[in-house]
Amino acid sequence: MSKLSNMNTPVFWAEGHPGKLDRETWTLEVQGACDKPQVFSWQDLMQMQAVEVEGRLTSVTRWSVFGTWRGIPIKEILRQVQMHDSCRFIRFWSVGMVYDTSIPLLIAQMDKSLLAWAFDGEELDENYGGPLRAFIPYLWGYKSAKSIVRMELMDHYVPGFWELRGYTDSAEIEAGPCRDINDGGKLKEIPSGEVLDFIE
Ligand SMILES: Nc1nc2c(c(=O)[nH]1)N[C@H]1C(S)=C(S)[C@@H](COP(=O)(O)O)O[C@H]1N2
Ligand SMILES: [Mo]
Repeated sequence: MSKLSNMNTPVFWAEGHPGKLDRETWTLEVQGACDKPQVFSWQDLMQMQAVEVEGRLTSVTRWSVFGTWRGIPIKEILRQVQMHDSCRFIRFWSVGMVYDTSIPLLIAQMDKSLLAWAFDGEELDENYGGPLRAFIPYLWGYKSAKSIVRMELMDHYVPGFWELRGYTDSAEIEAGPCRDINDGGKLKEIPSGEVLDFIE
């Protein structure tokens, strides 16, 4: 049992749970507006400089979980593939290629936007988006696509799985009551924007 599951963090797989996923043979394809499109193997990713950031995953369904996320800054991947100036949005695809979502480049380049594989020192399992997920604490959780297999550098925006079903394209976090997963799901108030803390 992981810390995320011990805290009863909801497990969302709108397209259906993918089942067991193999870390060692995982690949991430990065393509689109860049000079050096590339397929990163798990070993390639593990050789890159990882960082740890403290942050919250905050769902539009009004819960938020805080912890230390470990992974590779997305901006580092963009540097490696030699992004073109025309790139404006980054599109993530989850395993199975049914779930996708896109975020503005400027958000993808922020310090805490990661391709993450661990939470509080534990590798993410399939429930929580292992082997590798987007972690975008600045926007509603539906932008943090789980178990990602492809990243596309785009010169235009395309609405993704949830955006086509009514969630906003911008996914700006809005103030209001929210369940604090780290505190047993207690209802607290969040401010708008990146959720750093609750308003007590
Ligand atoms: N592939 C995939 N990624 C996804 C989702 C999903 O249904 N499928 N749900 C999103 C939503 S709405 C949220 S809030 C978070 C939840 O992450 P968790 O299931 O790890 O708690 O994952 C996001 N990434
Ligand atoms: Mo969500």
